[in-house]
Amino acid sequence: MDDGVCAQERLASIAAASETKEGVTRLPWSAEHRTAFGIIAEWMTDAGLQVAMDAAGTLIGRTPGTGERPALLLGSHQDSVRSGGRYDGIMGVALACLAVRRFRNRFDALPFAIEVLAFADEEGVRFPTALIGPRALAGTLDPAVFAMADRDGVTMGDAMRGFGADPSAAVHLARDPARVIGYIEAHIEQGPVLEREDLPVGIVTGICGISRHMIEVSGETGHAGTVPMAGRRDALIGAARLIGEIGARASRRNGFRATVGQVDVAPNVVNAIPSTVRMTMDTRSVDDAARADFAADIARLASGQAADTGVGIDIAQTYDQKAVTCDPALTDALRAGVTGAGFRAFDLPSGATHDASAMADLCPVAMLFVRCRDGVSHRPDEYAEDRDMGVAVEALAGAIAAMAERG
Ligand code: HGY
Ligand code: MN
Ligand code: MN
Repeated sequence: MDDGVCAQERLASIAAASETKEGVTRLPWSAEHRTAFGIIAEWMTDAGLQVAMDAAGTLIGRTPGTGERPALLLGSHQDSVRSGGRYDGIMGVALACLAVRRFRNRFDALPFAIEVLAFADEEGVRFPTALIGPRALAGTLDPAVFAMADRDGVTMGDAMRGFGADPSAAVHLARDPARVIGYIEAHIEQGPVLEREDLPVGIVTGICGISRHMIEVSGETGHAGTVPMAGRRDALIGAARLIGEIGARASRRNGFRATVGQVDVAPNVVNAIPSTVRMTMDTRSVDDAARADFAADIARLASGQAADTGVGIDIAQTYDQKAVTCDPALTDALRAGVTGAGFRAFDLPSGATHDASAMADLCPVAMLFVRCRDGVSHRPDEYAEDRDMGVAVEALAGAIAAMAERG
C-alpha cells in the first residue's frame, strides 16, 4: 500500500480516539490519549522499532540494538485542541513511522540510531502550559508545572501519575546533546502558503515565539434591572474594552498576532452584572522582545482603564516559548529529501509553535510542512491529501538517507 494512503487510513482510525464526535478532542493523560498510544505503538512496531514510554509520558520507538549510537529523533505530538483536526501533531508521528519503516531491514547499516517520539502534550489546552515531553528531554522542564490544575482541579502531576508517567523522574530525563544528532518534525502547515504555491511540502526556516498571559478583570455583580448604569463596575464591559485594544494594537504591528481565545465570565447569568472575567491572551512573533514589549504596553493600558472604570485588572504571564531558527545542516538534508522526491524545496516560516520549539534547547531542529487544504487547522475540517503525505514520507526517508551518507 502507498505510504500516503496508509497514513490517511491510520490518521482516520486514530481520529476516533477522541472525546468529541465533531472534530478530534484528545487531551493529554486522558482515556483517549491511552487509546492513541496503543495505536501508535502498533505503528512503531510495524516500523521495526522497540517501544517504551518515558517518565514524561512520551512514547518512544527506537531502532533495536543501537544502544551506543547517537540518535536522530523524529516525531510530533499526539494531543489535539478541542474539536480540532485529525492531522495536527499526530500526522508527524504517522509519517515518521512510515519513513523509518523503509529502513526496517537495514537499521544496522545506519551510522546512527533513530527514535520516533509521540509527545503527550503540545497544545497546552488542558493545562496552562505545554511541551512537557520535549522540555524533559532538553532538561528545561520546570517542575512547578506539575502543580498546575485543569478546569476540574486535577493537577498535571496527578493526571500524569494516573496515566503511568512519573513527574518526579521526568525532571531527570535530560538527554546528553552529544548523543543526539538532531530532531526533524513533519507537521501539517496549518496555513495557506503551500496551497498557494501548489506544492505538497515545504521546508520551515524558523518557528515563531509564543507568550501567553492570564488576564483577570474584577468588578462587582448586582441585579441587571435595579442597578443604574452609572457607577456599575461591570467586569465584562472592562474586558471588552481591553480586548478591542489588544486587537487594534496587535494589528498595527507587522507580522505580530494576538488572540484572546478563552473567556470565562462569572456569575455568567442573564440577569446579573458580570463580577469577574478570566481571559487568555496569546501573542506570537519571531521577535521575542516584541512580545514582551506588547505585554508591557497592554499592562499600562489596563491600569489606565482600571482607574477610569473602577474595575481591577490583573495580568500574569503563564507561558513563554522563544522563537527558534531551524538548523542549516539538518534543513539541507530535508532539502535533499524534497528534491529527491521530485519537488522544489520551498522555504517558509511557521506562525504556529511546535515540539521542535522546545527540542531546539537540546539539539539542532528542522521541520517539514505538508500542504493544508484551505490553510485550515484547529478545526474539524482540517485536511491533507494522501499524495502530499506520500511525498512527505519520501522526503523524510530521503533526509535520513542523506544524513546516513554523511556519516
Ligand atoms: O498554538 C500553537 O501554535 C500550536 O498549535 N500549539
Ligand atoms: Mn501541532
Ligand atoms: Mn496545534
